[in-house]
Amino acid sequence: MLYQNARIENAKETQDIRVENGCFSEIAASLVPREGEEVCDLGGRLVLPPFIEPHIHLDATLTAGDPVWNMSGTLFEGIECWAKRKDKLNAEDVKDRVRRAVRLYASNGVQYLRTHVDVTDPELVALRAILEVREELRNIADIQVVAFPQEGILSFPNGKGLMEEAVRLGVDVIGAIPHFEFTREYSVESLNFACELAAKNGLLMDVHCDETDDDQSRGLETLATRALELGLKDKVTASHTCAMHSYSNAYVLKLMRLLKMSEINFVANPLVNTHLEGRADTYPKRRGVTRVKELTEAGINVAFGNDDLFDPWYPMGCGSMRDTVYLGLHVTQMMGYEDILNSYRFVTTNAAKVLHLGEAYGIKAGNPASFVVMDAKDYYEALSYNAPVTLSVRKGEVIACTEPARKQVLK
Ligand code: 17E
Ligand code: FE2
Repeated sequence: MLYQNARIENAKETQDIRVENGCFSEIAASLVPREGEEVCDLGGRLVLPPFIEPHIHLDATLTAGDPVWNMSGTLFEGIECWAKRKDKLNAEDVKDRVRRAVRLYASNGVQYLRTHVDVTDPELVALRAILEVREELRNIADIQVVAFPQEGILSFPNGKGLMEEAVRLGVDVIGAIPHFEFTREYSVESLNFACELAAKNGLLMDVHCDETDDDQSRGLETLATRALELGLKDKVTASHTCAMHSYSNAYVLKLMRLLKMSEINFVANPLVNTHLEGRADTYPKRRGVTRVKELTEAGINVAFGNDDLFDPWYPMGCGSMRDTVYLGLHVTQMMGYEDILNSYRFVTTNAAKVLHLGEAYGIKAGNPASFVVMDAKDYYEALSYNAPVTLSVRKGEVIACTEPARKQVLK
């Protein structure tokens, strides 16, 4: 198969892409079609590596309002609403919602997801169901599973035991939630426990870290220190880190050295944290999004996630990575020309580092032929005009396509 006139990652010149046996075999200007080879002219459209959702809660997806709506819009009421929904979980309910959500993502060019799954459930109903359904969905997406202790590791009965059981069941990533633990001591102990569990089992880590406007929430320094000392380094991701929005500049100045040394990754969730944070403020209201611009300028890897798709924490979402990038650039004031042009990296290459996808991710000869085509000439235009993903190709196979809408002004 030969894809002609692809504008790979905003390149000035177009190239042709040859796909054989599910892999990229040649990428060059003007490849000559072979006898009998199928040809698809991309007409100079933008071609990117597949989109990645680095932070989502698939166990809770598509449950907003069931059984109750989150009226205050706080993280904590979201956790209460979810605790009520958790009582009604069964395997088929979880699988049905995950299938629908992952198919929505697939329609928008997302081929990789990292999902947090709440393991503060003595039966681990959602975890067992998601580990099963991810096998069924392998032809459209790779799904990494995080053992996420929503109600705490130290602050929930048998929290440590449930984390260990989740490891036995086959999770890929260890989570934690230090800002939700009852005390600062529990918070530190939960991180020590989680980091050691990850190190012992050779797993990645992704912590819901300081998702609060409380500038005294300091889970991040503990996490980065353990990442450094245990040699976990870039296997570790700090998600949310909203408190960093509220830290004093003097403290951040000191913290940055450790963050750089630790090599940990960050995931910001701009849609959800602008919605959930600042709820105890009158005016001015904080936005609660971590310091993406400063982290990026310091050479630290940051990705953007959606966090939610129509669940107790966030009542919207359509399974696309576009809106989180769009809002993320606004709220972090990263709206320079190059910032906008390259912002696809927050949900592609940067997110690939979070997931540790390694060399097999990306558009180059020898790699699995996975890519998306957008109806735009570059990502600036794609983002600005909300261009659709017209093709999503996975290991050489087209798994989703969209016809761009034809709009006409009649006068
Ligand atoms: N749970 C949590 O602690 N924080 C969030 N943002 C979501 C779930 C979505
Ligand atoms: Fe989250």
